[in-house]
Amino acid sequence: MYSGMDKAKLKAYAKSLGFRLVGLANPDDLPSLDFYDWWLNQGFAAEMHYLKRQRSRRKSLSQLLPGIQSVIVCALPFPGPPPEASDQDLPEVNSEPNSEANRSGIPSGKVARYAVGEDYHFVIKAKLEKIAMKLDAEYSVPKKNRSLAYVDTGAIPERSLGVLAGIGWVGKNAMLIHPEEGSWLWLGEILTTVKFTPDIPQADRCGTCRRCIDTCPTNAIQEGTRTIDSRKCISYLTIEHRGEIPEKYHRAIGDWLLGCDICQDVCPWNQQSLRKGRKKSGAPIVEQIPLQDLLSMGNNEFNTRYKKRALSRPKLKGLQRNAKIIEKNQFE
Ligand code: B12
Ligand code: SF4
Ligand code: SF4
Repeated sequence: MYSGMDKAKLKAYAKSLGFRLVGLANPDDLPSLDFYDWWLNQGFAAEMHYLKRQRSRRKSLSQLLPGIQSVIVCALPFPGPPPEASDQDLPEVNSEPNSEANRSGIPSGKVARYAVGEDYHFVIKAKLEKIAMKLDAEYSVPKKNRSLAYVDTGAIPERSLGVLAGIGWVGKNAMLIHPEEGSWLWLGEILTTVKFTPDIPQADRCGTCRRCIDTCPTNAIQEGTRTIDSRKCISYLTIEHRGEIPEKYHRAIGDWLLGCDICQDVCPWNQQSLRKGRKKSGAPIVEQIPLQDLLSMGNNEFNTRYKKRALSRPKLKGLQRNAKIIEKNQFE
């Protein structure tokens, strides 16, 4: 077999496309579904029923790609502020309502860092497909075995694969964290029948720290398990939950319009990343959207402005629901 693209070349190619971290995992090393089952049985998936439906497909990646030998895990950093922005301060802890929303004098809601800019699903998928095509061409992979690209939506345990590929460790806040890049990373994978030597997992560096656990405003982080209860998580409530958000969480939502970054903002490894991996790019930005703009917007305008953005996930209806909660919080 032609083996022109060895592991080093593969990684160099992925990095040339913008991926900051690239690692190789052996799919056979994935842990059993026992923990996943426990998580589902606790009700921690809330109303994300697709996670239950995916269960049997999550059993083995060979169901997605027969003959699978390796998974290439790629991590892309959330974009930093535009070059002209002078405010590259360390991110603040935003557990208090109104913390940033009124800085401009216009009541606004915050969009979590992962959703700023063009929808990452499209951006990452296009890059992964380029790598997959190149790999298949170099190794003359038959069409029926062609490599598959995934980001976020597949029945793929992305964080576990990230651990196995040496990208980082799973922190107490459930995020995959790299010692120099922090956790401000999207993950994407290529499943392939080409065999590569797996990388070595990173050590757990949370130590005795518990900042994320203590700062989460809804106590969603499940101590001792490295996971969260989605039913309490502001990210779930503002993005995935359909219908009214239970009133007991309104105050904690503060001014989060979409998603939540609190358990990442307080993590010392993200502060550290600003001195190391993100030294040049600075902290990824939290976008502010004026509440009145959203509340007076119709579906046509919404689609024109936001259809290609990850922030369109809860649709206009969901964002308006969230905006009303923020408005109430700002006047209380
Ligand atoms: C469902 C989902 C959510 C749900 C539930 C989150 C959760 N913690 O489970 C909600 C809507 C709440 C959510 C929120 C967010 N999400 Co989300 N989400 C997912 C999704 C689609 C599935 C996650 C899942 O399966 N959860 C079930 C639990 C049980 O699995 P798990 O979290 O993967 O945990 C496993 C590992 O921790 C592993 N593990 C732990 N220790 C060890 C040790 C070893 C040795 C091994 C092998 C494994 C291992 O075991 C667990 C069981 O499998 C993934 C994409 C994907 N397909 O994986 C994105 C994903 C996890 N989300 C992501 C992001 C960015 C977010 C947010 C930051 C967005 C935001 N700012 O609002 C928040 C963060 C909230 C948080 N603290 O987790 C990124 C995370 C990137 C990273 N650096 O970790 C992912 C990977 C999407 C992507 N492609 O980039 N998300
Ligand atoms: S994203 Fe926010 S609500 Fe969810 S676990 Fe982290 S701090 Fe808690
Ligand atoms: S805040 Fe502390 S405990 Fe939480 S993930 Fe970061 S290092 Fe680990």
